[in-house]
Amino acid sequence: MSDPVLTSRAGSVLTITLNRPDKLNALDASVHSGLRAALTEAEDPEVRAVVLTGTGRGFCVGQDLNEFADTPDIRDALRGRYHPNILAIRTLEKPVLAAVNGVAAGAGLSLACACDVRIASADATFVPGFIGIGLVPDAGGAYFLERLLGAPRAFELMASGRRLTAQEALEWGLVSEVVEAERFEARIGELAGLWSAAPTRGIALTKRLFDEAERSTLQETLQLEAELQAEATSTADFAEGVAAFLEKRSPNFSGR
Ligand code: LHQ
Repeated sequence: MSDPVLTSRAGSVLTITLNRPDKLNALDASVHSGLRAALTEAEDPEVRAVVLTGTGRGFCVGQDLNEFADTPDIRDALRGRYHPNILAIRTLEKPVLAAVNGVAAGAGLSLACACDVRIASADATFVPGFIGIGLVPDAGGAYFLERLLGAPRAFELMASGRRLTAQEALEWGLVSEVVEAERFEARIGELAGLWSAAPTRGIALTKRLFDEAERSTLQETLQLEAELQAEATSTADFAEGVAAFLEKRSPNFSGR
């Protein structure tokens, strides 16, 4: 049996691929634990950008509904399997790109939304999933979608079960780019390369700042900006960025 989650490196980019194509990469216990291991590997300081994608025509269709029958307590399943991976993506100190190659449904949609940037193949579709089987969003779906779309649109999407095409997802602001299927892999490689050559510490601090800003007052945000800016100015990349500017050349960031 092939690994349910694959990892591969290209330079300082780590690609994590959910790999149950026959089930459109539905999340069973083996995918959860494989994803956990892959996100731990992503903490390697040599990794400066992470791509999350799926094999075949699915990105991820959420909970494996065959396995759900063996789940005695949904709260335990969510806390034990879903929450650690969602939180690992949010606290990972580098950019995580969701390369949405195909259908994203239910907790698979939440997983894409937990990432920092979403790029969709023109073949991708976005399926709320949950309400189709009488459930509420989970795996952070309510949190992320409310922030990405605003409450009225997030509610309409998740309570109606309406499916979005990749183009609609772009118009709604759910993804930042749609790429023709034939060019998708190359474009993801290009974007991941750009992110991995950027000032990684500055990106990590920006990620933290925006996550905090969601629930902070202006005063708290100003305070945190000052703290994180002090940290950013102590990085090698800040020194390099300023030197490159003054010397009128392109910066060569090291991620430190
Ligand atoms: C699947 C799945 C799937 C297993 C397709 N499971 N096999 C819930 C409860 C508990 C704990 C925590 O969290 C959650 C959160 C959730 O994620 S709830 C939402 C779960 N997801 C869904 O409800 C989506 C269910 N899938 C679909 O509606 C369709 O498959 C979509 C619209 C995603 C794709 O449709 P098609 O393109 O027509 O593909 P298909 O339906 O033919 O699926 C292909 C295969 O994948 C098929 O297997 P088979 O052996 O029959 O060929 C499906 O059974 C399997 N598959 N989703 N979630």
